[in-house]
Amino acid sequence: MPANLTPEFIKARERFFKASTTEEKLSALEDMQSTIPKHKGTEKMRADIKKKIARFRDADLRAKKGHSSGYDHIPKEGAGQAVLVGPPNSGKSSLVAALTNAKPEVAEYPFSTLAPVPGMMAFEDVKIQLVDLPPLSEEYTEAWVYNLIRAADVAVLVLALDEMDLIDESLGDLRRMLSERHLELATEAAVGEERVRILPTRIALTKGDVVPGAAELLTELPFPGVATSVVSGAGLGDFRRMLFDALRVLRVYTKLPGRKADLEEPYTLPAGSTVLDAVRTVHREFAERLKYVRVWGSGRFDGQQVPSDHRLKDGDIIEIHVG
Ligand SMILES: Nc1nc2c(ncn2[C@@H]2O[C@H](COP(=O)(O)OP(=O)(O)OP(=O)(O)O)[C@@H](O)[C@H]2O)c(=O)[nH]1
Ligand SMILES: [Mg+2]
Repeated sequence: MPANLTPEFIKARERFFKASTTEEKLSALEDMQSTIPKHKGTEKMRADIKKKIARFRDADLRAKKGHSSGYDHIPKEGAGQAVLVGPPNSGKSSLVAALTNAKPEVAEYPFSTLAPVPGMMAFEDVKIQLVDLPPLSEEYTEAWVYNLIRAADVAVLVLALDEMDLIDESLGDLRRMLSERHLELATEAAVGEERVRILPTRIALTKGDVVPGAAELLTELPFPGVATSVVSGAGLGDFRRMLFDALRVLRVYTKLPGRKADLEEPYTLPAGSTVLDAVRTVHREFAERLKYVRVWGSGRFDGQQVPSDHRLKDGDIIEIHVG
């Protein structure tokens, strides 16, 4: 819908993007509010501006009270944490909205996300945490965004297929901005030099309903990726599995002697974990009192008694015997 924005409004919006302090942002937002044309086509934008004003007033108040207005930490939940990283308007919030219980703001104009929004995504019987982030841009991205990326287990680069020509360029820009903050992207986790964080990375191409037939493009990407659409739902299942695989975790189920296994809720452990690691996760004290463990799955036969350094596989069931 054409919004017929006035030059005054556009100028105020520019000021908003360029503002570096909460006060400047607030003042620009207030100017946006007073200059935006008031008709049906701007309804969503007006509601959004109103919401942002409320949020910045809140941040302003907190800052004046001496609290930080940054977001330096999102407590991890579930099997692992993935952050959504991308240029403005690429569909990050839409993915989080489609895949999790969270309700981040989705808007047709860029820079709609200002704060991180975590949500839990189900994959089979595990939950993976997705964190929606503001876009990365040379001028407007605050330091806390990079801190949250650094702390995540996996980065998902989110790029829109309707700007297909720009995918290479966007990838280059993202890698450069991250690299300037000592964040390097790789397919697998690795230990970097001092201060350098090497982040396991995946790619989500979005808006597949607008530009179908992206399969070929996927093979040319520097990291494993999937093509998605929140409109048709295409690729969302693949996205879930891709993240589970990227996290490199395994699921372990427990059973009590003589009973059926509890297949409801697995423990998730790093790939390569041993029986002893699993026992410690179940109950720290069990590790000291451990007599033996039987395994269903990766043992040579079901219920085999295995040594405590036996490496587990995804889906194993363990029966812990303590003295
Ligand atoms: N057709 C189509 N549109 C989409 C899809 N995903 C997102 N969009 C649209 O793209 C626009 C931007 O979506 P957002 O999810 O807000 O994008 P974002 O990356 O969070 O944007 P910022 O927070 O500003 O960086 C909205 O108008 C969405 O409706 C999709 O799969 N198909
Ligand atoms: Mg967003």
